[in-house]
Amino acid sequence: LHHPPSHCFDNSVESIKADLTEKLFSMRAKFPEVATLNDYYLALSYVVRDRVLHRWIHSAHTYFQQASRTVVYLSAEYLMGPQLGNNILNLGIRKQVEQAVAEMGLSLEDLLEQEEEPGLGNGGLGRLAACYLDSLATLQIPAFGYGIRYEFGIFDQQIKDGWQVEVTDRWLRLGNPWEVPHPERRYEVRFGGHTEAGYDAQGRYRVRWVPERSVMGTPFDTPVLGYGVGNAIILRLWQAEARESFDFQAFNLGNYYKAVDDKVMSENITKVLYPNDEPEAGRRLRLEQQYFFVACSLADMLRIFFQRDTDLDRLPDKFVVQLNDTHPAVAVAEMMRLLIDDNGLEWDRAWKITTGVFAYTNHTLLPEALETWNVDLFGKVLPRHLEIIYEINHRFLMEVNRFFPGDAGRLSRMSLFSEAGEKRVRMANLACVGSRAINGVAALHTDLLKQTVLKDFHELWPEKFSNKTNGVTPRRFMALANPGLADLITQSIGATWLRDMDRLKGLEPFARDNAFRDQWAEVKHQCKVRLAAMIRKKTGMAVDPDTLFDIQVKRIHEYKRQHLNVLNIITHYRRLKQGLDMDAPARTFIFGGKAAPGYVLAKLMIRLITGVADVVNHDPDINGRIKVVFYPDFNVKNAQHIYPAADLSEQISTAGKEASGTGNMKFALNGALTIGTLDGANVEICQAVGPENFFLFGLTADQVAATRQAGYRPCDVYDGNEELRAAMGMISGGLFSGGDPGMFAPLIDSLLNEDRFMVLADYAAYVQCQEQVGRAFLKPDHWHAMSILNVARMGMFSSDRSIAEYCRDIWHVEPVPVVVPD
Ligand code: DL6
Repeated sequence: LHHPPSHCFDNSVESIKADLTEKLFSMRAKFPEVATLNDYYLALSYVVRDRVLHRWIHSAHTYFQQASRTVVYLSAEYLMGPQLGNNILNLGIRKQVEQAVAEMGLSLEDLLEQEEEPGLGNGGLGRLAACYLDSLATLQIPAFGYGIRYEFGIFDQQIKDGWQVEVTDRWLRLGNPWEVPHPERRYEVRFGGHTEAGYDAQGRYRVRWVPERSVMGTPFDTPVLGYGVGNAIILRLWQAEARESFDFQAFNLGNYYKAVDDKVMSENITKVLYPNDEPEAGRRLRLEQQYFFVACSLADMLRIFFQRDTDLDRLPDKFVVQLNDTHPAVAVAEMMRLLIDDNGLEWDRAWKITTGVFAYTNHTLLPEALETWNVDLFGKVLPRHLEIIYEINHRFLMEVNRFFPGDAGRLSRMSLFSEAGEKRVRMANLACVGSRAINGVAALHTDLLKQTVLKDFHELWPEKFSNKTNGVTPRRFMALANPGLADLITQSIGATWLRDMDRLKGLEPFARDNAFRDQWAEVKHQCKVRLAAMIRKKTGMAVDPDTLFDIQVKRIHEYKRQHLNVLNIITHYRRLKQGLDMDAPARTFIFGGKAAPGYVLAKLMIRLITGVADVVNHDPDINGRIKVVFYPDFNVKNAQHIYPAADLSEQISTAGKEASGTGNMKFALNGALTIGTLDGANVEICQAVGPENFFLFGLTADQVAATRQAGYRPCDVYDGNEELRAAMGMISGGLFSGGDPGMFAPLIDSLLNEDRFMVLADYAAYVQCQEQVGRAFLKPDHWHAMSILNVARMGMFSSDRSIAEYCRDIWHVEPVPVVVPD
């Protein structure tokens, strides 16, 4: 074995300056006088990247030598956020870099602002994957993240005339210094065609897939550094490319356009991330995307396996593959195909290996978000896989029948195919059958999975189920996003908390310390000043950092109930107009989040927020006692400014609908108090911080179900509550739509007629709880003490804890420390 370079990087200020100038020449072909801020951003990124790659090379070498069990994380989405600041933090060179760029007449903050983030995910699920990579590296676990290199990630959101407008995200426009392409390591991925069955030379029955077309998958590697360790891991994203640039046969026949068409068709596969919550659009391409990245990733995993081993029975000893939701669930069929068709294994042996390798995380209980595929479409794209899934189903249902003889209802519920209406493949069922472990992402969510959508699977295999409550990385969401708070914590309890979040407990006694509370309050105030400046820059609006910052940022969705928040704002507004509630503290209500482009009601909710903002913000009677802001284009970069500035975190989903939530954790870790329902991880947060430090309201999941069961009639709630009627009347009367009474009619109708997410049922409790929040905010000493206790007790919501649990209970993997010469 050759050893990786053992030279060290000099991280002195002088050396960083020299490297920066050198990178400006060598990578940007610029001299300082003509270099733009973006050139400097790129040059600094290359300086940092060299140091990051140094760690990656040593990690790869160590992992290769030790060949210990490796985690493969399959996720169709990763929301990594900007890389430069995080890499500087994890390398521990922030002070030197700050000084080096300052001596060159630049500000690090300006350079960090240059970075376009790769928005390769929709929201919580993709950001969770990114937090988990951070923790895997920090906990020194050999791991690969595999996914898709979308050319266009989640759209950029603009607000025009109060409406969301989607703009394509061109994150690659100015270059991406963080990735290393490996065109020499491409894989072919096949699609369509048909299968042929026959017997091989040994007389064994074999099936051959004769595909119709194929594309190539090229990997782009982004290193992910651990914090305070030498370890780095790789996020490997696949990009689709045509096999050849041109179909030469078509070209020779003079059909130039057909040749170009084929190239475009191939490259389309990784062109765009599909927003979730969308109706059927683009289904075929989405299935192709899923299979494409799964096929490349499993082929790559087997390549790595075969470097050191030949016996496929040992695959589960060497790799565990985590399916992040059902998007990669076709991997179960692909693994069987690889083992049987490509490697000649018999079914039972292949099945034992497959079910020894996979584990599945479910992230949703919403029936409409559970993935299914039309069988005809599936068969056209993946004919061999469909056959394999039929066979898995046949054998599986025989097993079910052995355990529960003659239970036809159960067989039909557990089948990998739904037969009601058009026949469809159920991906969650496939993931369950093919995995040796199944988990939910918060205690309540896991319980509800066992009682509802996966009840039958839990009854069959209770031992497969466990809960793994989500977590978030304190590196990005505390140290990087809120250096003031991180420094204050470190001064008080030492620096170890960033790798061992249980240490935050040490802050508890400080909640009673007046001087400390003042410092705490000052840090929060500075964060609010900074956010106010960002709001001014983005929206032109002035907001007062001395007001209560009440923030709801997340995807816009009916179940997340931004409209419940709005109904309270309108109620509060009306009371102030009537001269009531005049002793309530002034509040700035801040919203942010994207609506899926095809989700009409969600887009209308944004329009309602901006409509209310227009009226309230300009009403002279209100005189700044309420301000409403819609912060456009909520993404990881903006989030890092927003979480630290919140006094109040809005976590108000209908109980039983939010699987976990992770924004709830990011807010609380930055000292915001939560107003929330007993939903998702709120339940555990409330328990951890103490209900006396949490503003709890609303129906529980059980009550939601019981209320529905009892024949919930939202119009009865409406009829019985004068303030609610008034607030809804102001909306439907056109006050917030420039006099147009029809604009919000669909929203009002859906609330009055069905109210699927029980907004009206929780309205009164929410308004009352918000009054309580207002009174508490008027006692700053007590408020800040609660804030300190929240942070002190949030240690368990570190993604390090979640990953440690996955390692212990599901993956059975051990840390592999990496020594890097420094
Ligand atoms: O587990 C990460 C995240 C949870 O925190 C959210 O509660 C949940 O809504 C989200 N789920 C999805 C599911 N998408 N699909 N399919 O994004 O996962």
